[in-house]
Amino acid sequence: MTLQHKRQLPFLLTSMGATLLAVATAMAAEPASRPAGAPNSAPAVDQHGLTIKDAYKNHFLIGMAGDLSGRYSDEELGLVKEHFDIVTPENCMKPAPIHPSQDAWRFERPDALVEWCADNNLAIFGHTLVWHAQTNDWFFRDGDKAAVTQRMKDHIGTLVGRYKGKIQGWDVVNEAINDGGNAETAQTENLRNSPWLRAMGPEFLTLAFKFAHEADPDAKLYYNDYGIEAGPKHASSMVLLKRLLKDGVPIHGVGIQGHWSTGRIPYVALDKAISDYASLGLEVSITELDVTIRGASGGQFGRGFRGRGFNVTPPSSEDLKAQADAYARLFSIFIKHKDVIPRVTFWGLSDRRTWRFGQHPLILDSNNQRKPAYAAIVDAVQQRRMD
Ligand code: 9MR
Repeated sequence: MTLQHKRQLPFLLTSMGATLLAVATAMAAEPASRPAGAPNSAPAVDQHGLTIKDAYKNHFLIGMAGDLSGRYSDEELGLVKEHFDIVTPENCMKPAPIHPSQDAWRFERPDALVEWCADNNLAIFGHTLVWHAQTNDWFFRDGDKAAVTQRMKDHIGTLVGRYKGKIQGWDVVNEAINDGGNAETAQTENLRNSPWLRAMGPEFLTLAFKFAHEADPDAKLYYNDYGIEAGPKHASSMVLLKRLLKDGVPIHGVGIQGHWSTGRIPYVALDKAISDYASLGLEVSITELDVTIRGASGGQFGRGFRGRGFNVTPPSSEDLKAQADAYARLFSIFIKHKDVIPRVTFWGLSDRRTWRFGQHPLILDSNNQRKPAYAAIVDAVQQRRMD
């Protein structure tokens, strides 16, 4: 998946939010006997068995992403409480929404999320402090290295300081490594040519972690990225992390995002990558898990959308089965590494509440019903106990 594709879909989705709502309402209005968008032949799934968070309570936390609670229905909020332990704010704590200009902060939605999670006994993992996307230009405008560093320090100090003790940890730096790569770049950090790199050099990572640690010494601090489990990008991530650790940077974990597609998951590399990071003394979380159905694109806008309205292609029962098998295989890897994995977070709530809408990537369907993938993940841990 190219970065451009990864960015296009969400923005188009945002601009079509009203239409999505209309579709969602129409879906919700259909009879409950067969979930809207589900095929007639979909395998039956027990909707009342053990929940995923209970099944994994001795292994790791199960998380979801969303900007709770304002635009979620009571039914959806009930699902969050029923199935998940921990919430990642999907957008509302990112630099652009929360700190649109130097003197303006927008704390209403993040404060509401923190309050709702506290009231409902859900933990929170913060996302994200330093990123090349969703970050307004004021951070960099007319600033030399010292000025940009001070802006970063103020941003991180204010945000992390405000929620000190209320947020378990932070994705401090997000997606700093270039996509692709080759044998040559694999020997290097291969850092993305971002405004942070241009203004501050490679030290921008060092300082971001330092500022976050100063603001909340108890927070778990993560480097978070996609595609770092395999190939030259994995090698570059190891070069980068070794440098940070050698320099005494307060970094505690690596976030493997996990935006995958059924049939294209690098299982063997993933297994090894978790061991590689653990060998550096770091914990590993799966921070943004979603697995699109077989044949769906890697997150691009297009497939499943037709003309001016939405015409989402329903998954076949074979698609759902293949997705379930993929999720089960992934969770068997996570179970194997449970000693170094504190958390597995899904990026969204349901196939209706996902940036990959139309590609059926999550474990609850667009009608909030458990999918075969849900049952397969619960089975994976129960099977393990019987072995
Ligand atoms: O899911 C998020 C979507 O709503 C936003 O529009 C988008 C903006 O780039 O960011 C999405 O979340 C991204 C996350 O913050 C970082 N990793 C990739 C995620 C999917 O694009």
